[in-house]
Amino acid sequence: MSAATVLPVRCNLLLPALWVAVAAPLRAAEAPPGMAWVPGGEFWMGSEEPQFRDARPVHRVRVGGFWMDKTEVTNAQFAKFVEATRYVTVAEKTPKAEDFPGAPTENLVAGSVVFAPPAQPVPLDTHLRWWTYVKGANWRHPEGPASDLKGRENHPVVHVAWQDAQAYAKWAGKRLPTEAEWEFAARGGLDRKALPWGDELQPGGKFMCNSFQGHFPDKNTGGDGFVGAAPVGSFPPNGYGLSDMAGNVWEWCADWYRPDYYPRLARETEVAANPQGPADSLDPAEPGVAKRVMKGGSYLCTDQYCSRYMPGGRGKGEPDTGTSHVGFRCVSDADPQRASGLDSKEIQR
Ligand SMILES: [Ca+2]
Ligand SMILES: [Cu+2]
Repeated sequence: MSAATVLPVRCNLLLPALWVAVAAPLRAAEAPPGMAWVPGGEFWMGSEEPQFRDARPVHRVRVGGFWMDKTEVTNAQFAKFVEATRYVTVAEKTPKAEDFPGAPTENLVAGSVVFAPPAQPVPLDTHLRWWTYVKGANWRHPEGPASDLKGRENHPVVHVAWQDAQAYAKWAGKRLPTEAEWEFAARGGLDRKALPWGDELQPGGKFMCNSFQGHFPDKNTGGDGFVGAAPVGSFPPNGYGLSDMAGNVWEWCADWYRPDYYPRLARETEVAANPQGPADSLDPAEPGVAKRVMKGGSYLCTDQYCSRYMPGGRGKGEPDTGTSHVGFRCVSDADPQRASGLDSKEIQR
């Protein structure tokens, strides 16, 4: 057998190994500002947490490597985008009558949904008890026209709709993460742990994320140092160098939301390769209202009501609605050809 017949085979075998060996230092040197490399790989996605009925079954998923913003997009970063593009967010625009047939004209005012805690304990039967639509609330005025961003430049931008987040990502030359990428990244290299750092919410009594302490929703003691959102990176980063992958603010993902998506993937594939979410949305709680996935929970998460700060937890929201605890961060492909580690035929919708 000649060297010529052997070599191509050997090269094919060696190349991936070599690539891995040289890629790590190269990537570290070339890290885009503010981003961390998430190496990709296989993991168990989802959660057996009894209250997360839409996060079952835990199923096998593979994602390629990608860069991810180390923090949520801040007010200062979003301001740069708006300055450069004159972009106007959904919350700053007056809703059109044709989009809300039957709504009285006086209700068609620009604004957004703000957390407004009641003064005393309330039944946790409907979130309408602590959320209220505030005229003039938007990313520049998080609590309404009288509020501003002074001293909050480094806080995550909020009141951004999914389409606002998309517009920012496009401008930044990035994209929103898929739900699978987001969850892989949040787990920080750990296997099936409840939280990005392990299984305990407060290891050794230490606060590891910005969530809610006290009595929900009326009494927020801010035991972790923050009653509302915290400046990004206020808590230790996870194993991939990513901050606030639990708590602080919810983060939009690219995927449509359906509660039956995980069972379908588990049924159809042994290992779901780079899943992009279902082709359409269904929320049985609100049929007819298409929703996108959000992940990571927020400063309002507490085991008294919603503990979806866990990486396996799933959130959902109407793409044209932001609130005072929803933001986002972006990802980008290092080299779309190689970084994915997947054949294009493997990538499925
Ligand atoms: Ca807090
Ligand atoms: Cu929550």
